Amino acid sequence: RSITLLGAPVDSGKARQGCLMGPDALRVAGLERALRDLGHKVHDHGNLAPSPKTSEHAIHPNSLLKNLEDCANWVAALQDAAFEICDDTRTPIFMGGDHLMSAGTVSGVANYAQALGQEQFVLWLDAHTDFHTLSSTDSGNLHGTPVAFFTGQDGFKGYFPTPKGLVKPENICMLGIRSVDASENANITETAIDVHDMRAIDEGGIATPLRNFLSRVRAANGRLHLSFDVDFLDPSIAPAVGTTVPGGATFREAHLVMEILHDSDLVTSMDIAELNPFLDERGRTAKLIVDLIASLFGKRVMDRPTRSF
Ligand code: DIR
Ligand code: MN
Ligand code: MN
Ligand code: MN
Repeated sequence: RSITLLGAPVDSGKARQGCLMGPDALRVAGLERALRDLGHKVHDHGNLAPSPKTSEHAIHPNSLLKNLEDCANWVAALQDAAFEICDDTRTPIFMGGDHLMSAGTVSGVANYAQALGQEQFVLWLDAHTDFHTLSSTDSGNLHGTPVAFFTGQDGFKGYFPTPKGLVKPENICMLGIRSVDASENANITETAIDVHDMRAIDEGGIATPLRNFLSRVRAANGRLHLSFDVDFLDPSIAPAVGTTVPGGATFREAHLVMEILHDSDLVTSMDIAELNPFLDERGRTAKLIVDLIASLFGKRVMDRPTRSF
């Protein structure tokens, strides 16, 4: 397989800084090497920059919104870059950056799917549903809005660029959810998004909802984007994220998801979001993420030598 890496050092989607170091932490943790060791060709395109600021920008009535203009400029740059980097023979990995990045990456890859006449699907691994609109957010952190953006919810027009590709709510599956704000919850339950919270995963396991979703992707001959928020993982194994929530996916649950995805051979693009290396010790979380990506690209349980961390 041929893999392209693109850094998206987005740090505007929330107040706490540090996600801009995410792409470099993944590089230092050996992402390229891990993928090459599995026999893949890897090309690192370096880091993207946001679209230049324009002199005019709209003021939103929700005065809580943080860095609205910077966020809009990132979405503009990322949706074009994601579209351009898409290629049927290459799998892009977008290295974030906070989760605002996915407003751009997902609309960009969905635009490409549309050009091919294929359906775009999204697997959303996150503690959060990120379904806020610019009006519903009460934290003002725009990393909480990407799913509303790329499903075409109202209220972004005039503030964010127009999404060039949209994803149908019924084409989205969320796993790992355990923190949903009231207004977000009210809105998302009105949609056909398939939300599996941690209680459902505790009771029934993570493999069944994933396999059911992958069958739908295959039946539709769809393209599949994986959006991986580091806070999907339990904070005990992945502390380097600004919005940790207890009760997340375990080491084995996360690897199992990656192994099943690898076997399916359906993933056509992915994001790593919210990695904040500043909150970590010796790159521990970045190393875990590299290992999970390696599982996605073919590393198996029986190939794992014993290592001391
Ligand atoms: C919360 C936290 N729902 C908010 N969101 C996210 O501020 O809107 N944390 N995405 O990672
Ligand atoms: Mn998120
Ligand atoms: Mn999250
Ligand atoms: Mn379901």
